[in-house]
Amino acid sequence: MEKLIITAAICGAEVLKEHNPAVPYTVAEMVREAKSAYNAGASIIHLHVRYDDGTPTQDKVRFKEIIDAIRAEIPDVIIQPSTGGAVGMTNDERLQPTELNPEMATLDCGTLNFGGDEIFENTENTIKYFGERMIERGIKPELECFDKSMIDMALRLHKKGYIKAPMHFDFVMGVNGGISGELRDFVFLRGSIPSDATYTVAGIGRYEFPLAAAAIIDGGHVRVGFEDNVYLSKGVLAKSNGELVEKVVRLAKELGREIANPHEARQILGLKPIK
Ligand code: KMH
Ligand code: ZN
Repeated sequence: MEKLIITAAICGAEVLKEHNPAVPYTVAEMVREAKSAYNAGASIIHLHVRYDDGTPTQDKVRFKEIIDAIRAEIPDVIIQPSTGGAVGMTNDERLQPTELNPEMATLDCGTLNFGGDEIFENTENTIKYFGERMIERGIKPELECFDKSMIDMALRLHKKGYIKAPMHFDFVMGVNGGISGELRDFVFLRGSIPSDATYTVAGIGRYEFPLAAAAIIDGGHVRVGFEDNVYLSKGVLAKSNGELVEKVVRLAKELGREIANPHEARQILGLKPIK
C-alpha cells in the first residue's frame, strides 16, 4: 500500500481561539502550528490565513507573508492554500493565493448550507473558473467534496476539460449541511471516484479519527487539524495541531501504514519535486 499522506488544516476560517486557545492567527502562531504538524508527520499544510485579530482574509500579501515565514522554517513542506476562504467572499477575492503559484490549492466542488443562514456558494461557473485558473497556473487542485453530488460535478467538469486527471479528492464529511461522517457514507464516496484518483478524508468534529482509521485501512490519505476538529479525544482540547497529527501517526503505526514525507507525497500526488 502507498505511504500515508497527512494533511494538517491548521487554522480554517471559522474556528476561533474561543474554541481552542491554540488556534493560530498571527504569523508567529501560524509558523508554530505548521511546524508542530510537520514535525509530527504532516507533509501538507492546508492554509487559511487570518489577520492578527482573527479575521479571515484571502489577501495575497498576508498569504505571502505567512507562506514565506513557514517556508523559512520548513522548506520542503507542501503548502496548499484554500480558495474556499470564508463564506461571503467573492470569487476573485478567494482566488488571490493562486497568484502566488502554489503547488496545490483547494477547489470546492459545489454549494452547501453552512449552518443557520450561511451558504457556501460554488456555482458551476465558479468551479469552472477556478478549475481554469488552476490549469493555467499548473496548480494541482484538491477537490473538496462535501457531498456525493460534488464528486459527480468534478467528474463532469473533468470530462469537459476543467479539471485534469489524475484527480485528487478531499471528502469533507460531517459538516452541517453536507454528507454525514458515517462509515456507510465514506464507503459510498470512496467507491465513486475513478481508479486512478487519490483521496484524503477530513472528518469534522467527532468523525475525525474514525474516518482517519478507515482511510488508513483503505489506502486513502488523511486530513486533520483545528479547521476540522479541536479535540484530541472527547472533552480534551488538543494543545496543538501536532497533537492531532501524532494521533493519526499512532493509528497508522498500529495498522501497519507508513507515513509519507513531503518528497514521497509529491511523488504520490504527481507534483514536481522541489529543488
Ligand atoms: N471556510 C469554508 C467556507 C476550502 O478551504 O477550500 C470553505 C473551506 C473550503 O474551508
Ligand atoms: Zn479549508
